[in-house]
Amino acid sequence: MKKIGVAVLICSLALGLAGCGESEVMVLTPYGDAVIRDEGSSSASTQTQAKQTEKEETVVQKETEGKADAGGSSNLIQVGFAQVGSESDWRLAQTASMKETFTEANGYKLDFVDCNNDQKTQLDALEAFVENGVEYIILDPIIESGYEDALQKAKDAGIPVIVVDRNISAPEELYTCWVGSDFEKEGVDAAKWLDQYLEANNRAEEDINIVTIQGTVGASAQIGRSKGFNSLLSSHSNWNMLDEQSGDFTEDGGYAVMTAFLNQYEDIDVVVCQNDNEAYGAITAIQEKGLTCGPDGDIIMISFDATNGGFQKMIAGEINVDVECNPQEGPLVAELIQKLEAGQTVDKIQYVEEGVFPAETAADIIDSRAY
Ligand code: GZL
Repeated sequence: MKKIGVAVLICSLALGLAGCGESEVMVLTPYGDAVIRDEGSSSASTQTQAKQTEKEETVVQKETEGKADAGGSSNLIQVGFAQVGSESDWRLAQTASMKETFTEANGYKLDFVDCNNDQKTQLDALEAFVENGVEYIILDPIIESGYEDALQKAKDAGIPVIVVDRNISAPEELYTCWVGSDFEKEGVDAAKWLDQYLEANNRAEEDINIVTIQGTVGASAQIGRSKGFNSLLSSHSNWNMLDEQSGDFTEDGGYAVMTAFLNQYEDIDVVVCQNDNEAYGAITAIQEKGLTCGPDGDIIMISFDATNGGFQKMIAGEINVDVECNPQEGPLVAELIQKLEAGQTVDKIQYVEEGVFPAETAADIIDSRAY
């Protein structure tokens, strides 16, 4: 793997900041917020902070030695990113986070491949990255299985692989680390919200009929959200999971599955959509049936991702709650690459921070959201 001489700029960056005292440094949190940390103290005044398995903040601003050459690319860190596709608002926000981070101005040359939700395309992209000799591979695996051979080839070529967002079921030694969400916790949080919502609306003893529109089957987001939500079914004997079908994380999929559910089941009380785009489609299907959903509707609508579109649907009164799945992973991944460039070790698992947003909070929060 080509090594690039790099200068790690810390103090001059911090000292260059207006108002930065000598002992202060600027820290880039994984959400891309710039914060000031007083080296004399251990705390940092920060607006957002990613929850990591190990609280580390690194002040690293990479600059290549001297000026980039005429070609520009030889002094840049070559990064290949094999992205799932462009199937959802969430995906577009995650892609934007990566493209805004891995720019030439930040010292990177990004080779981005939209794999169109097709694993063969993604495996071909990984093979091409190895053949082209990138220095780092970022992989968001469409499903958890089927990547061992591709990862082995990258390892044999000495190319670190950082897995983002969805998990991968491959031997841990084949990839450097994983950055993403705790999907099972997202599912549990959704079920916990439903429990307290029914309690607050005097429906805790009522028979509750639930249907789930799953994401892409085999994707860790689908596996985790299903496992997490369904783990609370056994403690609620009055909750009946009528059916679970995949909407593939798309609006069309959500519409088709919800239409089929409405034709098959007389009395649906709750729909769990495993992302916002499925919820958009499910809402259309519900309204076409002459029914309503949301806080004052016939059907309780639970969604995941908490994108801007999801917030707008909460404000419109069509979604009851949106469980966040944070796509702002670019800065955290860049921080990890910078640590690896500096010869540091990184934790195997790095969780991003996420919340649960009930509809009644949406109007106050939407303008502060990054995506
Ligand atoms: C979750 C991500 C999922 C989103 C969907 O981390 O993999 O894929 O929830 C997207 O919107 O399609």
